[in-house]
Amino acid sequence: MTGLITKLTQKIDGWKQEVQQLVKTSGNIKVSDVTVSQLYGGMRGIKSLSCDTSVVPDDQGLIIRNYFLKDLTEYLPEEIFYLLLTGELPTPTELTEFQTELKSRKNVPNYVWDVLKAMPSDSHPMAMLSAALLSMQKESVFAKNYEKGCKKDEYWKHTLDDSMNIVAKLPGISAAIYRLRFNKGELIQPDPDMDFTSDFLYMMGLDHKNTEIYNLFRLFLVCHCDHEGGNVSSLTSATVNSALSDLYYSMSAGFNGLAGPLHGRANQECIDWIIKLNQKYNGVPTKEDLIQFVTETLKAGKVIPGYGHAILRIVDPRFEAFMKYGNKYCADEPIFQSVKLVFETVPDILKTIEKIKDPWPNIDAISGALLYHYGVREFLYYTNIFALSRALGFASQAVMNRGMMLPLIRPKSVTTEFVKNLVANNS
Ligand code: HAX
Repeated sequence: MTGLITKLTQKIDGWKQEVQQLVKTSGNIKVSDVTVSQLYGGMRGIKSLSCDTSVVPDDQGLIIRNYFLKDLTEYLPEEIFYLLLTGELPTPTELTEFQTELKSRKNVPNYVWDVLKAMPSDSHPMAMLSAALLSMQKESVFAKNYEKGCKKDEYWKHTLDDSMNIVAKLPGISAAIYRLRFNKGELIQPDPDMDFTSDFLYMMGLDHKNTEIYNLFRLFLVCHCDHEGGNVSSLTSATVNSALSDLYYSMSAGFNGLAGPLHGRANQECIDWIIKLNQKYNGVPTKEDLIQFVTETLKAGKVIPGYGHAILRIVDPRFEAFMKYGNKYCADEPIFQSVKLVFETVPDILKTIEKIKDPWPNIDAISGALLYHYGVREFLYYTNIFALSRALGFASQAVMNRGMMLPLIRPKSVTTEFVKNLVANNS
């Protein structure tokens, strides 16, 4: 890791100085206003956090360290992790070193399997993932060094160590959850030589040599890696981390947020909804049948899963990346055909509902259909694969935040009495 540490030392010094200078010279410049509706509206649109790993303009979608997602879809998750951490794509030599480092940290302590096996057999795979990660907290290099009184400007190095350990072990943990939870047989040990994606597939028991499956999972792991700093899971992870809780605590907390149906679990909800749609109409529905089904969902007070976004106001580029893949490799799959029909039909319906700000599909509207096509039909598991990718973002953000020595995240809350008085004084 010497090369990576040297590179990050230089980068982090530069980033830290830049931010310290900005705060020193321009600390009083206003970034954002807060209205009463934002206060009660989930803080939507308030610019009050910094995050340099990625940014999501509402009219462009995910940009990772200045690269548009569409220009990153052929890369490996390891390359994306390196990019998130350092701001640069690795050279071939840097990539080899980085992969070798991750490969050397793959082995998961045996007690994790005991924890997973002790959980109720109908536990949600996200609860299993979160619990498995939390059970390893005692392994934290950061926590041990903090106890020893290490200096503040060394925090990021130990957080990097935790990041590499966790990211390297998560494929094995996630694959084990797949096998245990869905009765797939004995756990499969990692192969020390395989890359991140291949080994994950291999340990799940899938055909890792099939290039279509490999490329789908590689794409999946790239597309879900990060989505700036304010989404539920990233913000949760960063907030917990800011208390100097180590990455085991903070990533586990982030996973708990990701498990919500309005966030990462939307991929599970979406495939469930599409399967019910196809079951009801004995295959791909007609457009009229679909409109009826959508109307029934909305009338029941439910959301159309995979549609809408807190920030985006366009078709999610991550959705487009999966659509391109699906058109090439699974155009005949009925579930995929329904996903396409939903895309052609639902935005026009949602546009007629005034309160909905974004009628377009997000990533979760399509990702599950492709997994389903390739035989991963246990859709309770889909958010787990999302989490495996999002871990790259949580980890990179934690290293950066520690490197920049950002303080505890602690916004001020106010009472409704305060707001009422403010409003009265304003009018
Ligand atoms: N179907 C029906 N109603 C919807 C809707 C949808 N797809 N999207 C938004 N709305 C509703 C909201 O529920 C809200 O209604 P109420 O005021 O009655 O509560 C109203 O429209 C305004 O919502 P908004 O301002 O447009 O959107 P929010 O920023 O509040 O919420 C959500 C964004 C993503 C949570 C929302 O669009 C939604 O629930 N979508 C479906 C679930 C989903 O796909 N989630 C995944 C999002 C991407 C992600 O995080 N992936 O991990």
